[in-house]
Parts: sequence; C-alpha cells; structure tokens
Amino acid sequence: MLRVLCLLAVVDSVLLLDSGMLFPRESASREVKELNGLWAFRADISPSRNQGFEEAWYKSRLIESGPVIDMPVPASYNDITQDPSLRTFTGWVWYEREVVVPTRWITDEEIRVVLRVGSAHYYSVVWVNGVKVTEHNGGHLPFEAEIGSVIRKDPTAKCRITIAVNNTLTLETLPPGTIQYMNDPTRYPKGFFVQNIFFDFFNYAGIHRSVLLYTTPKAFYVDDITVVTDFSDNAGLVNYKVSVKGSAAATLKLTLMDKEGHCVASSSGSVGALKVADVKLWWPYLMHENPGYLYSLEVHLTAANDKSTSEDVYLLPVGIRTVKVSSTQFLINNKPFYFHGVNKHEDSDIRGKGFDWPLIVKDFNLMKWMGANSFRTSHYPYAEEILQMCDQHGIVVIDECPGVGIKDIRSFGNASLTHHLVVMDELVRRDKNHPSVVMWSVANEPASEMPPAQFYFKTLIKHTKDLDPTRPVTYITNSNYARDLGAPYVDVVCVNSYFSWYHDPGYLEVIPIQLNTQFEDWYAKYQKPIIQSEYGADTLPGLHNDPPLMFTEEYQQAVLQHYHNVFDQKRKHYVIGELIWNFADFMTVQGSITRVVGNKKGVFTRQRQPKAAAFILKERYWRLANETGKLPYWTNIPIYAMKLH
Ligand code: GCB
Repeated sequence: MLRVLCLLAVVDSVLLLDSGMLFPRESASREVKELNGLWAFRADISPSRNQGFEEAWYKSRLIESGPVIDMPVPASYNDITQDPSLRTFTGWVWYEREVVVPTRWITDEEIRVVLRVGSAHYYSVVWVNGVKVTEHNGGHLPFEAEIGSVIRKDPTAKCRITIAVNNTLTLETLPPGTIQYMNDPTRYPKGFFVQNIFFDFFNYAGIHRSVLLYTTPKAFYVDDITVVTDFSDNAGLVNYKVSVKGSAAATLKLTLMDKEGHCVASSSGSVGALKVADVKLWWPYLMHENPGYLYSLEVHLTAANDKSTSEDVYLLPVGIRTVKVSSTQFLINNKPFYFHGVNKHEDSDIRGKGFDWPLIVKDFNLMKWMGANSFRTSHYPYAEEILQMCDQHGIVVIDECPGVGIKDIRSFGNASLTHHLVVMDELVRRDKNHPSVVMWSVANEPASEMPPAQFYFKTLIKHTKDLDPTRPVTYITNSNYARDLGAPYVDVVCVNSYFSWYHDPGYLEVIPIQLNTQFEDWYAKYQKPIIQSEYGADTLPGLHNDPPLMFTEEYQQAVLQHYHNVFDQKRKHYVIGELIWNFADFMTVQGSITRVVGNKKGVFTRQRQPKAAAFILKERYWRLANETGKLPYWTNIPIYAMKLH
C-alpha cells in the first residue's frame, strides 16, 4: 500500500501546467482532421520585418496583401525554393490555409474544436478568421487553441487559419542566438544583419509538424493522463491520474487491455492503480524476445443528464517498465541496460526538419538493421510520432530539450532560466507517458564552467526531478571534469569527446590514453555511471586512404575501433553506453569553414546510405546485444541481420 501511495504522489507531481497536451487520437468521441498539404506563404522581407503586423495581414486572405507562394506543411521553408534569401531568411514568415470544417462541428455546440500545431520554429502567432487564438514561444513542442467560438461566429464562412512564425533566436530563446547588425556602409549593404548561433546545425524554420483540427466533447473531456508503472514478481502496476475538464459529475472508468484486446485490469475514479497479473513488461529492442510490449489504457468518461448520456473516450498506449540508476549501472526492469545507439537530428534533403513518414520509417529500419537499441534526441524534442515508434519497437530514448549552445553568460540569466523551466514543463507534459523515454537531458554542452551555471543547472535539474521523479536527469557535457559546475546534480554523466579530431587531429594513437583518462577522472570524482554521449569523425563517403587520413572512410573506422577498445574495458565497470555522433550527415550553417555542405560525421549519408563505419557499428552492436540480451531464437530478426549470428 505504501508503495502505491508513494507512486501516486509521483503521478501527482507531474501536473504543473494548467492543461494537458495529449496526442490527438481518434476515438468514439473524438475526430481528427489533418491540415497538411499546401499552404499559402509569404516571408515579410520589409526591413523591420514587421510589415505583416503593421498591415494586419491576418485580417484578410494573404493573397490580398501581397504575392504568395505554395509552401508544403509540414516542412522547413528554407530548401523549398531557389531563392537564396529565403534559405537564410530571419524574421516573420506567414502561412495561411482555408479549411472546410464539417458542418456538424459548427452546428453542434456540444463539440469542442481544437486547432493543434505539432511544432513551428520558433515563435508563432495563430489567427482564425482574423481573430488571434494563441501564440507560442519555442520551436519544438506542440501548442493548441480552442477555436469553436470563433468558427461559430459566422457558420457560413470558410475557416481561414493564419500562422505567423518567427525564427529569430535571442539570448533568451532555446537554443540561444544573437542578431548582429553590420552597420559599416563600406563593407555591408544597408540593413545587413546576421543571426549568430552557438550550435552546429542549420536553423531550419517553418511549420515542422502536422497541423490538426480535433474534437472532444465540450461539457467535459479527458484533459490529461499520467501513468507511472512498476512491477513486482509477476504483477504489474499502472498508477494513473486522469485530469478532467468540465462537469464534475462525470464518471470515469479505466480499462487496461492487452495486445489481443482482452481486459486485464479495470478501475474507476481519477486517481488509482491498476494491477496486472502475469504482466508482460516493456523491454528494449534486443534485450528480450518480445520488445516494446504495449497495453492500451482506455479512459472512458460518461455523464448523463435527464435527456441524454454523453461520453469521452481516450486510448493511451502503456508500457510497464521501471528505470533505475546505481553508481555503475542503468537498470531497466532491474536488469543492466547498455546503450548501444546513435545521436540523431531531424534533418533531410529538401524538407529540412519537416516531419516525413518515409524518412522516419527508413531511419527506424536502419537503426534496427545496425542493432542500435537507443538514441538521444540531440538537440531538441523530436516529433511525438517518433517516440510512439520507439515505444512500439523498444528503442530507448534520452529525451533532450532544446538547451543547446548556452555559451553566452547572459543566457544564464533569470529570463533564460525561467523560459528553460517552462520548456521542461512542456517537454515532460508531452512525453511523460512514453515507456521508451528513460532519461531527460536538459542541455547539450553548455558553458558549464561559468559561475552562474551552478545555480542554473541546480535549479533546472531539481525542477525536472520534481516534475518527474521517476526518470534520471542529465545534461551533456564537454567540459573538463574538474571545472564542470552542473555535474554534481546529474544522475548520469554524459560526456562528448572528439579525441584525434578536434584535439590532436590526425593522431589516432592518443585515443586510448585520453579516453581512458577521461573515464577515470569523471568516475573518480562523481562515482556515477557514464555514457559516451558523442564521439566520431567527419567522413566523405568514397574518400579513401590507407594508412587512414582524416575525412576518409578508413579514418572514421579507425576512430571508432580505437574508442570501442576502451569502451570494452570500461563497460565492465561503470560505462553504461556509447552513442555515435552521428547517425546521418546533416546540414549546418555556412559560417564555419570546418563544414563542407554540412556536418559529415554520419555513419550514413544524408540520403541514408551506409559509410564503411556503419558496418563496424552493425557488427559491434549485434555482438553487444548477443552478450547482454537473450536472442538465440529472436523472431523479429530479419534475414539480412541473421547472417551475422
Ligand atoms: C558536439 C556537438 C554537436 C556537434 C558535434 C560536432 O560536441 O554536441 O552538436 O555537431 O560536436 O560534430 O562537432
């Protein structure tokens, strides 16, 4: 009982924001309408970038205030046209689309109609039929607005949705940046300015994920659900809390179903625990013969008045598993888990950071092909659909917020910290129920040796633990172990290092000694498990040299092999994972002469073709899986992967 109560307290602590952000799913009471496709688009190229607001472009159709072009949604706008100024545009761009809303949604006052944007980078303002319905600060998380009252004002009118998006990064955005005006008329054209950034990927912008309309009942509806799972022996435990908006008279019924649709537990009331006999745990890929097992939690809300009965139904996939960290191990379901995986980016030709199912499925096939059991969402939250795939396939995720490039001391100020806390609220609210998410990463390579970093990370990490005491929290460091001021607060030390690349370039022989020293130093100081969260080398596919020279396929292979030798020593003790930088080549800014049309540290090209290093990783990851998992009669191993065994 005490255990249940403790876990319920955990469930309770998560709900700090005043509303939920459940992924829109169709059910008996909910409909979803996707608004993806072609939208009208215009960049505000006025020197102030403010013409759109001054002239209120949202008040009438966008084409009436100036020329428009077709823009696909979801996609970054940068690589869609031949216009170099749109590729690097900084400022407001305007999107618009007219939507046919089902008549019933308008005439039936009992229906709540919500407009939801999966993500738009960076700052967004949204109008419906010229009426502002919401704005959102932040480029990688969803936001929504109830629009029923606006579309009901004139039921005969089309529903015109206008979204203005501004990609400007400042010292207080996440990631941070600065705008620098170049005022010397002898060197720069009039009004010339640049967006400086402190991170190594292209600042793609636009509406990056799906725009949807969805419905729920209006009088009452399921606003949020939090589940926290546990097990003991054969019994699983799903502690839940449901937050309901609207009528208090509604009754809640919860049913947990297995994959075959059989009810395995049921309950009522907004807070409680479901006990599952003969539980099938959620296991990572390659750790168990049946990974990614998901139950389905049906949350059923009903209310009756003298005339009728109405209901709201929401179905949440639930994986039952636990996560714990000791001083030397990362435990999933009390068994040691070793991360052998990748760092990724949301990045591809033409669509930039736009959501794309073919790309996502291809990436999952490649990760499973190479035996990767995990990835980090470097350097920002990825689309929810990607996490759903991870849940289903058992791919373990370190979920990172967009706190990348916090290098300027001014980005450690109050305004930045406050925003960072809100972003963590939004991230945890969105991703808390994914079994695949096993750890939060609050930042990547901040200037953690600067004095204000101590308070900043202490506060941020504590806040994240308060939001979700069930998952460990980390940030990714490349600081010196002796000067890193945030490390005392993390649960797992995640270190990036590029020996023989940025340090001692070309000298492969330094890797064993430097990597060994790195691990020994960090462990001696903190006695916390360590993940090598990045390592790698830029490599041009098809470029060869033996003995290995930098940028050749041979050099990338050699770097990996040198690192792997050390990992094999240390993983017997306290190293709990290795994540290659990077899964695939990705686009960067032109600002750095160390990048030739992007960062080439991928083991796959940007088009997802393997470099020689991909085969090294494939062999290694399957070998590691065979050592640590139980795979002899693994049923899902495709034929091509079986050959290795
Ligand atoms: C890093 C960063 C990552 C870069 C990578 C590199 O440490 O975390 O964003 O892309 O190094 O290739 O330089």
